[in-house]
This record gives sequence, structure tokens and C-alpha cells, in this order.
Amino acid sequence: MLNQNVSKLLNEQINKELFSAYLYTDIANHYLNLGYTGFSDWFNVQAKEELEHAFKFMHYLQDNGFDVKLAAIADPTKKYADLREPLVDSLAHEEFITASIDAIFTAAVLVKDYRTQEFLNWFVKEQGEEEKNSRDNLLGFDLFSGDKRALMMFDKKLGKREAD
Ligand code: OFO
Repeated sequence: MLNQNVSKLLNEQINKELFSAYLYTDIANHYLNLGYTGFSDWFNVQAKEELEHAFKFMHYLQDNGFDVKLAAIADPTKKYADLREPLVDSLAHEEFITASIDAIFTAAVLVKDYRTQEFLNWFVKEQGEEEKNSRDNLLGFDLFSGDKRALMMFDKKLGKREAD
């Protein structure tokens, strides 16, 4: 049986993952409205991954006999000032999620919950990759934003991204 505090944190993480999916869908819509279909596709792929993450947490809890409670998802909509701001926000959001996963890991270590630590290892690695992707997007944008043609090519490249 899972420790009460660890289960509570895992249950809360479902909501954070669903919010991530919601946030990235909103960002995808923002780029789509401005004609940047590659950036939009990239965030749509990311949103689907976040949904999968939510289900991973939910199934882990259910496989361990926990009665999952779903909470309301916060409104993610924001008026972005420019094309760059969502990239800055998504990197900050990934860092927030990393801190949240680390906090669950720490709680699992404290109560010697080796099963949850093993389960969370996948997310620890995934967050490293997602922070890198977010940083790369921002770097690419900063590199190409002064040249419309180069930026459109970068946009096209992002649109070809496969889900990992
Ligand atoms: Fe759920 O993967 Fe990052 O946030």
C-alpha cells in the first residue's frame, strides 16, 4: 500500500500534467492564429504527451489500489505579448514540473517507497529531455527571429517533430 503523502502528491501530479496539456494546447492555438503552424504542431504534440503523462500517473495509482480523485483544471489562457513569450513560459513551466516530480521523489525516498522511486525514474529522465527541448526552441527562436525567412524555416522544422 502506498504512503498517504506520496499518494496525495501523485494524485495532485495528475492535475499538473492535465494542466500542462491544456497550457500547451492554448500555446499551439496562439501560434496557429499567427500562421506559425510548425510551432503550433510542436505544442500540439507536446500537449498529447502531457495527456499520456497524466494517464501514467493515474494508472500507477490505480494499479496500487488508490482511489484517484480528479480536480478542476485551471484556465491556461493568456494574452501573449509576442512570439517569444510562450517559449519562455513553457521553459519555466517545465522547470516547475521538474521541481514537482523531484518533490514526489523526495517524499518517496523519505518513506523508503522504492516502487514509486522506480516509477518516477522515467519522469526524471523525461523532464531532463523536455527542459532541453524547451531551451533549444528558445535558442532557435533567438537565433532566427531577426530574419523572417530563417524563422519560417525553423517553424517548418518544428512542424516535422515526431512525438517521443
Ligand atoms: Fe509531463 O512532461 Fe514535462 O511537463
